[in-house]
Amino acid sequence: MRLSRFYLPLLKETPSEAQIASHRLMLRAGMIRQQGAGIYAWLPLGFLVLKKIEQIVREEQDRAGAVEMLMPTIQPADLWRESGRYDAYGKEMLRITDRSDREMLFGPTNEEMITEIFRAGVRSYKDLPKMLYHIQWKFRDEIRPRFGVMRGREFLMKDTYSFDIDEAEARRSYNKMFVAYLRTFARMGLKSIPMRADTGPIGGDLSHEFIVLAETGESAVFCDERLIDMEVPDKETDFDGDLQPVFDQFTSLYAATDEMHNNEDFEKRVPSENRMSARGIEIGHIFYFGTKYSLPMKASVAGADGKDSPVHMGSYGVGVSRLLGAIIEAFHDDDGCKWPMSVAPFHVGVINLKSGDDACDKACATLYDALREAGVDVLYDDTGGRAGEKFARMDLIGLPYQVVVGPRGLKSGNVEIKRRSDGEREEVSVDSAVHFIAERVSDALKVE
Ligand code: 5CA
Repeated sequence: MRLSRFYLPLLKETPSEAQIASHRLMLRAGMIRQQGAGIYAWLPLGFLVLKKIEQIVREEQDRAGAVEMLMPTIQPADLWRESGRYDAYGKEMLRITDRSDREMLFGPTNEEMITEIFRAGVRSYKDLPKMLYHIQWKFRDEIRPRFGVMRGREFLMKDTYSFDIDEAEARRSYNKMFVAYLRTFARMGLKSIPMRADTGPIGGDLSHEFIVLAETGESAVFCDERLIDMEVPDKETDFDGDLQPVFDQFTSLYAATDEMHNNEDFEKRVPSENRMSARGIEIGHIFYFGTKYSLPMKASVAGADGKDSPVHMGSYGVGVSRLLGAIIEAFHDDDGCKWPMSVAPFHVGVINLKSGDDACDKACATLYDALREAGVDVLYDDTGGRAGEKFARMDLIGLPYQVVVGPRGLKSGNVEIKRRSDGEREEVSVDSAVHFIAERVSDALKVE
């Protein structure tokens, strides 16, 4: 992409309403623009990251055996009357009436709708287990939308629903999502910690929140710090095999959110030097709730004995749009974002220090084409303007590598390559620059 064609409306001033770094940077770097309280337009740069995050989430759901579909954002109220949640959900639900006075709502989650879809198509235990997911916009009329996309009113969520014949089988589905989540967040460079959590309006009695530690996080959490560096299962993991050992390993050490915290237990189970009380961001939340929806909504299957019984269900959410904020909180400095390669809007930025200079223009155009040819996502700053302005802009948007092309370097046939994560610079010849970058990009994108 040529910057002259792109739409990158940067803010000069630090927006005063933004209280945390990720919100400030997303506004300053022209990633989002607010359209109402907790409602944002995704500008091109932010949208590129959102799509990369979404794709990683999708790949790991597919790997775990879940099947993608798409449900609408607007739902009929009657569906929610069946489960009894229409009145219980309260003011967080955005209620709408259509022109025929039918009551509708903008979906805050999809347990009811997926249960309706499942019961219409599945009759026998032989069709189980099933895991279905979609990635769709949700609306929750939060009392206090804040921190930009972290707590929005409209936000993008991946939600998966599992259907099993009994509790033991449902736990196998739960474990699949547990492992898929560890892998999903690790691929974005995040160290997520599964913590025992409250189930709130979703219900059920088994639930984990996936938390990334961050000072600006909204949740107070308590955990054994040895969980932070625990090894995440690799891509050879057999999702049809027994994942209970992984679940046991991660849950053997103490980790709980505020609502589930028990200090006596904490002090008994965690040596004092490993005790951590910190703040964190909830990027995912998984629930097992048995027959809470299948029973009232009559989603049953015939067992081997011919008798009907309600299916056992779980639901599993990832905050796709919230992840942008969480990743920036984890990777930034005073100058801007430092995107991990896997979610970076572009892998590399090419900076032309002297647009209009024949040698610079030619070298940049050649690099730009060759990098794209090599499968690298490139943003080419082909605009006029001062060098300082270009460097600051590139640091702000935080692409993993910058290739700086200027008349002085070109005289000796060189360009400078800067790595954004640690500022390391290296002079390389124009001829080897493409290989240098392509190799590092493909190494960083390898899925383990
Ligand atoms: N039905 C269940 C699982 S699919 C559910 O809705 N779970 S949830 O309420 O915990 O939401 C799932 C994830 O969505 C959360 O872990 C969080 O990462 C994200 N999320 C929830 N509310 C918001 C919000 N207001 N803004 C941004 N992300 C949110």
